[in-house]
Amino acid sequence: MIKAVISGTGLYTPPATIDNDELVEAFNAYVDKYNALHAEAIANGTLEALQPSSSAFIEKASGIKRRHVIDREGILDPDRMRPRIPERSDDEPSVQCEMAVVACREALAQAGRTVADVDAVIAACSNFQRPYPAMSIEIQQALGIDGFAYDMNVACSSATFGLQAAINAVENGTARAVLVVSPEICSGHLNFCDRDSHFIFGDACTAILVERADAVAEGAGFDVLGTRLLTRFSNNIRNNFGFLNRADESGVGKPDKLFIQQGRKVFKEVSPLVAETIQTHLESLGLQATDLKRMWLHQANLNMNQLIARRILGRDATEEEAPVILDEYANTSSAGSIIAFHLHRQGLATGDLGVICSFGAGYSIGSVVIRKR
Ligand code: CO8
Repeated sequence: MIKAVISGTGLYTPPATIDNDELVEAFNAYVDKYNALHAEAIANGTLEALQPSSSAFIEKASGIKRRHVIDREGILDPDRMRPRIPERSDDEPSVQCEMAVVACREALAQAGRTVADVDAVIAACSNFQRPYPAMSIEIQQALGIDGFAYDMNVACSSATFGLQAAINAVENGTARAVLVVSPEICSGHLNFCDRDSHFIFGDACTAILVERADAVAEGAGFDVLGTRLLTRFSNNIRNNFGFLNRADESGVGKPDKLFIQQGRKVFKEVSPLVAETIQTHLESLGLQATDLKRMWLHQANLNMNQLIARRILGRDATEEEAPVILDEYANTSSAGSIIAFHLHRQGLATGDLGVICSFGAGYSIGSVVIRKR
């Protein structure tokens, strides 16, 4: 029976960063302008004044200190409040394709592979620049890979759901090796004018190479022991942007065409579900939480991750056991748990167990239990 191995990972980090103070300064300048512009309506009670944001709140509520973004200037311009990413001609590589190629090449190099060893590319992320041609096929072509490619979207769980698809393809012999790539440009669909969420997201791209175990040297990579996916419908994280928007002009430009959420409800509903999913997944594999050396959790909220880790372990997790990249990257949607895995897997010995777990909109949860080879 063919078994799958994660043999390499890659990461593209946009060079530009915005720290909380910079983001808050721009937001508060926007708020001042908005309130001045609508002073009369605010004074006569027909419009509510916007409230200022604060760096202290952001760090305490989320653990985020800064984020990497494709474009800083547009986001920090109080007259714009959105990234400026110029459209490109159809003959130029897409932004997501460029990010993906860097991350995929790193994953291949880490595994000691070339594109000739790969049969498939799955682009898995929250938002694609266009519906078609599939972003994955452009990435496949830019890398020079034969075989096939497709796009998939399960919001924050895209990468783990993509991983399961890649593992299935390798284990059933459809592909020798598969790249799962997650080019997340979250700043493109974040409402920087919304105080409740303007600080949440950042941009990044991850790539994972999944291969047949018999093709990977002993001691290299991670055996996949099992995957478990779970979805439960919820409107608490939602984005109504879509191709039908043009069929009703009244909705164009409304806040629901960007990311919106009931953050507190998400926190309360998703945290126990994640802990239970990881626990039952481990049990189904004959394992216990105490067997886990590391948890590479989705990076949405530090308090949420600490709570989940505590529920699983029955005690507080150390930073080594549940690494955090949220402070530096913010929430990069599906890329988050993979960035944590990419940056924080040193110090594990052969046989050590870990879990990569994503969770987010849908709701969706993806758990991947792995063992250091
Ligand atoms: N500055 C100062 N004060 C603020 C701010 C701010 N920026 N924002 C809110 N406040 C105030 C509120 O008004 C409120 O005041 P009051 O108590 O007087 O009413 C108080 O602070 C507390 O507000 P909240 O209850 O909203 O604060 P929380 O402690 O709940 O923290 C969080 C808010 C950080 C959003 C938190 O609830 C959270 O992180 N929840 C989990 C969310 C989560 O995991 N979401 C997953 C979404 S990601 C995903 O699934 C991918 C989607 C696809 C990608 C989309 C890319 C764009």
